[in-house]
Amino acid sequence: MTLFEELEYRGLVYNTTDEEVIKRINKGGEKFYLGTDPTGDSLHVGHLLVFILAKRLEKAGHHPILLIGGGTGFIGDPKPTAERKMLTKEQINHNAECLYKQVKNLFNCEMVNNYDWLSSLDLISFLRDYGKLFNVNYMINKETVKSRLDTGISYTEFTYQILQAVDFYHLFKDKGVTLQIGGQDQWGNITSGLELIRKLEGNDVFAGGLTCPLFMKSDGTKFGKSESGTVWLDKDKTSPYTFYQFWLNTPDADVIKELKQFTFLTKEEIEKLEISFNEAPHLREAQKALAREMTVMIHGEEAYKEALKVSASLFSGNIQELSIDEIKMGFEGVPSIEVNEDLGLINLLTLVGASKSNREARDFINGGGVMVNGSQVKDMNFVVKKEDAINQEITIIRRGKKNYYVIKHQ
Ligand code: 629
Repeated sequence: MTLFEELEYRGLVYNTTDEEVIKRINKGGEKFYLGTDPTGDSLHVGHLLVFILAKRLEKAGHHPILLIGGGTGFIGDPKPTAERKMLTKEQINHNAECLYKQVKNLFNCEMVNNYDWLSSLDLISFLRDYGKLFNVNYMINKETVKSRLDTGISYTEFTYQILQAVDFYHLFKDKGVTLQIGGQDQWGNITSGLELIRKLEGNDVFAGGLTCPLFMKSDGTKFGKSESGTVWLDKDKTSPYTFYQFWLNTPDADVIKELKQFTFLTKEEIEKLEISFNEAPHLREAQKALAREMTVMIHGEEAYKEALKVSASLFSGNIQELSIDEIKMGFEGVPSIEVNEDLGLINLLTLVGASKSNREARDFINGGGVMVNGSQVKDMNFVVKKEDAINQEITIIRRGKKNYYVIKHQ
């Protein structure tokens, strides 16, 4: 298999700008870039695919450059639905710094920030040197703009594609970057860059674009959300346990596709998992492998082992064997309340939403279905005390087999 065929097998190719891109990808030695704007202080799993594509290109002998959009972040890439909320300078700088560290850590590649050249571009030069080369008709026909013509788009967001084009041109001239990759939503911005490079450098130079699919779940719902919200790559925003669980819960219909797209398991390894998946789907070997590969990739081997341990303890109900940090991890996103006094269990069950009324709470206790920190409670007058709490910080209440609630003692 050529590299390009491998990328296609993996489901990592959505589109290429021309045949030459394929030839060059197969040959190796190209400098390419991908950009990300500092709209948040962490990447999330929805960003991941294009980074995986970058990693594959790098492994095959291409040279990646990661661009943080410290300049474009001030403008905002038009979303199909509505105008973006403008971030403050402080937010942008903070986010850019966080993303810089995170990406450096995860992918350890050469990095640039487009604030370095975009911020010194004065208005008159911008309009004369670049604006003049873009026909408004051409710009309006970009999907990102077209989809906003009814609801409206600001002049600011309309201009975004020129800024991303300037980046490509700048990196082409300055660093010899010939290829830009991105999700399929970046097609318009990437081709604007090619347009600019051709206008300024002529048709004989090579520059190209490669996009990968935007990840969608087979049931049409948005990928990258768990019950507790967006799945971030930052362990302080989404714990390794929640991250692990997110991949473990991949529906059968998506799991083989995701193994190909996201992991570095070989074709043979994936085929083996596919056989086990077809023969014994209830064992969830494919999901387990996906969750393992992804958790190790983003959080490392130790965090993966911890996520496994937390999963097993929660599954069996033996939370006694977990440390306070592991408990916090395991109960991220679970309904919780803060209390500043010791309260009766019946009262607490209702307060935290485990029962609809105190009467129902009594029935639950009577039926033997209520556990406090792993032990069954049958005493109606049981008081949940701070001094008995785990680390004197939290009490875990379980109702029935799977419903957990967290009491945080102040
Ligand atoms: C300047 C800015 C450039 C090149 C790219 C950019 C950022 C780009 C963008 N990307 C998305 C983002 O930042 O908005 N205009 O959130 C996001 N990207 C990863 C994938 C994407 C894309 O970071 O390309 O498709 C999502 O998976 O939406 O010179």
